[in-house]
Amino acid sequence: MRDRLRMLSREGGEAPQVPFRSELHDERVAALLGVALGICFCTCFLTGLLSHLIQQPPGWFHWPAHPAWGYRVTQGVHVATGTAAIPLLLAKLWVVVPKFFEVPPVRNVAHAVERVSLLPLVGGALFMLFSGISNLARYRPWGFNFTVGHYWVAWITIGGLIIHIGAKINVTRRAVGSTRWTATLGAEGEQQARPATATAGAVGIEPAGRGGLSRRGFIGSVVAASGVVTVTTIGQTVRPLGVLNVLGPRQPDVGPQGFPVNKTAGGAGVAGEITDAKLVDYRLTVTGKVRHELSLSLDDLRAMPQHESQTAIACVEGWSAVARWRGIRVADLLAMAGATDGTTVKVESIQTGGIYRASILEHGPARDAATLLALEVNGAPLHADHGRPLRLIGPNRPGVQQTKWVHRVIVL
Ligand SMILES: Nc1nc2c(c(=O)[nH]1)N[C@H]1C(S)=C(S)[C@@H](COP(=O)(O)O)O[C@H]1N2
Ligand SMILES: [Mo]
Repeated sequence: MRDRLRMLSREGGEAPQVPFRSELHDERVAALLGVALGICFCTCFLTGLLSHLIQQPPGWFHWPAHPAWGYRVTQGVHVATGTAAIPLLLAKLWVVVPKFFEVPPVRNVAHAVERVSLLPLVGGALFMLFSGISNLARYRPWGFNFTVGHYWVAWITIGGLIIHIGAKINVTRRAVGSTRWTATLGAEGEQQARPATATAGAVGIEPAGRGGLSRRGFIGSVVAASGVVTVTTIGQTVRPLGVLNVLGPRQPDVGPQGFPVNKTAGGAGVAGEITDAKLVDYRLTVTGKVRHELSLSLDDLRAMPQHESQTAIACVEGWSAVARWRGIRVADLLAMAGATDGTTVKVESIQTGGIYRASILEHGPARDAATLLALEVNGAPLHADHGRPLRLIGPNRPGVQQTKWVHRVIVL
């Protein structure tokens, strides 16, 4: 036992004094879980950063309209890797718990820095994963803006992760590269010599110490748990896995007109503005840097050339659904208004409040043939909750930018 604990803290310190009896508190188990977590976290961070850049683009950043599936895939990967990381993180924390009781707690400056960096790393990681899951379950008991909190804590967490990787890279290399488990098998040193059983390549022959789970069995279970939570949520965006989607809050084919609704007309406070009676007076206006301002009724819009596109709504919350849209091209509207080349366009909703009441179309996407102001979806006029009478739908855009209940286009 003492040997095992000494192994776990063998970067030079004393063995911890609190007895942790399970052989799973093992340096190599910790290292393997660490590598898996590192891959999940870095992928999740990069895809999250991309999503942030798309939604709040700095001047140098331009997100194209193609490939049409781009955002759907990157955001699906973001939510999937975040979900997969949860069992890995909990297991890793449990495995390394003896390290938190190490004596002395601090050995030197480098060690102190490494230990202090655990606070943003562990705290940040727990915050990121649980706020993310809670947000996509639409349970938001906190008092801060999710997007802002999730974004800034991501940087703090990644900072902690970089320091942690720097501090642990050698230990991890050694532990992962070795074919043996680091800590000795068995209880209290009684089974020091057990040559064949500790070979990583030999599957299934490792005995479980004290009748508990073996290290290999433990890693297998954690990876399986991680796989199960991922497979049972990813069906909200990967159609063939839809039947397995028991944990994901959305089914891609359930909702009015065959796909989910994010914000309903009632929830957005526009239900009273899009009744049949009100729509008689509906006008889509095109203003701003144009040669001719336009004011078009629904009949005017229906008289324009109609185009179709198969485009996905890809929500930041990790669900996505493809639908068949029909309506007018934004490009046609801009040409009709005589908008100068190189301009950016703002598309505004009837909705008066809310952060998603308007969205920006940069020059390229605004002129893309698949960027539509849709009047119909899946063969029928838009349902009130899908943006009746007119909504923006463009390829490779986050759901938040597919503005519903559109009534004004401003050329900037
Ligand atoms: N005006 C307006 N448009 C909006 C929203 C909104 O809150 N207000 N929500 C957006 C979000 S987050 C998504 S995912 C899509 C979902 O479209 P759907 O409800 O038709 O599926 O609409 C987008 N368009
Ligand atoms: Mo969304």
